[in-house]
Amino acid sequence: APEQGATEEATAVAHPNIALIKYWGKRDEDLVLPRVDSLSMTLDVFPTTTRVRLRADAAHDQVTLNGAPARGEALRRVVAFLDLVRERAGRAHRAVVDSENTVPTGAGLASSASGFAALAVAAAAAYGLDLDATALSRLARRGSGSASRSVFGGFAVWHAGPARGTAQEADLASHAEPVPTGDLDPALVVAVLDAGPKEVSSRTAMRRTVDTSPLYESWAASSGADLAEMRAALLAGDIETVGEVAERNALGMHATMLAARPAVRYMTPATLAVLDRVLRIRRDGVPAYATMDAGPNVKVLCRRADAGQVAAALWEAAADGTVLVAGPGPGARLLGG
Ligand code: 2P0
Repeated sequence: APEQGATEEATAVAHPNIALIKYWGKRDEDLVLPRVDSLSMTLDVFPTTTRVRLRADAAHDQVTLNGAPARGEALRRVVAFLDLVRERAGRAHRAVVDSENTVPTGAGLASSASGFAALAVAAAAAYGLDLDATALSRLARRGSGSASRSVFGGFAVWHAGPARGTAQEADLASHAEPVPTGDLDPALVVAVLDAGPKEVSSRTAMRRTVDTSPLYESWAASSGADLAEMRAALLAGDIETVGEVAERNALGMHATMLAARPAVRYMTPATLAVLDRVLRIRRDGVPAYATMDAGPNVKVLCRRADAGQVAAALWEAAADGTVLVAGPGPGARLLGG
């Protein structure tokens, strides 16, 4: 029988986000506390839709991702997340989780961001937790760091929280919030060069980078200045500065990985061909700036008015990849019923 205050079933949708100031490196693996603040744009493409149904009679959680039963690490992470929600809600019910993800999983296109943002919103509602967006962001963070940002639409900053203090203080402070922008009509043109799963997970790669890369500390230190400059440029509607800072922050992050031992290299010849093309687009007078995540794909920030032209140029450079244009998208939300 349903317990009081619990919905028993809920469905939520969330979109991926692309960081312009990157999250790379944790200072607490268990709480998923990052080393640096990060800033992203939530997209209007590749939604994840997740339904959570409580099952009073079930001994285990049952998790289905795109129609196939989740196993191994993917299952373990969802169950650990549900355990956290159950602990908060004071309920022991297992759940049936069905998630439909339209983004290529594991391809450095932030499938864990939309996935855990949707799961946080759906699971909180199904288990009867009444959480505001800040609390949902904090909760989503525990599933995957970047998911904290997908709780919000448009541009969002995820605060690392204080480096000192108790774990509880850090947990409370580390959530995303919307970032005010001025007159900006941005697009992210995504060149999908390889939609297959990556060889090194971002979780493993960032741990190795923090532990072994002699470049890591200097990138992390410079990231704070990048963020301040980015926020000012967003407010001013200055897409050139937004793009310049995003591109250097991303290239710096990849430099930290290249210097890790052993090196982590997500960039491929196809990635470099697209980066060359972005330089040419800029030389032709169109403001366009690249960012890359834990995969070979390139996302190019430009004005929406230039997105068609940028996409056409990237099509030529992307060989047998595909190109799509994304705009700012909505935050995670419950679907009605
Ligand atoms: C980001 N990335 O800011 C960075 C840039 C990839 C490169 O967030 O371990 O899947 O689950 O917290 O969020 C990918 O890392 O890592 C990521 P976990 P997550 O978007």
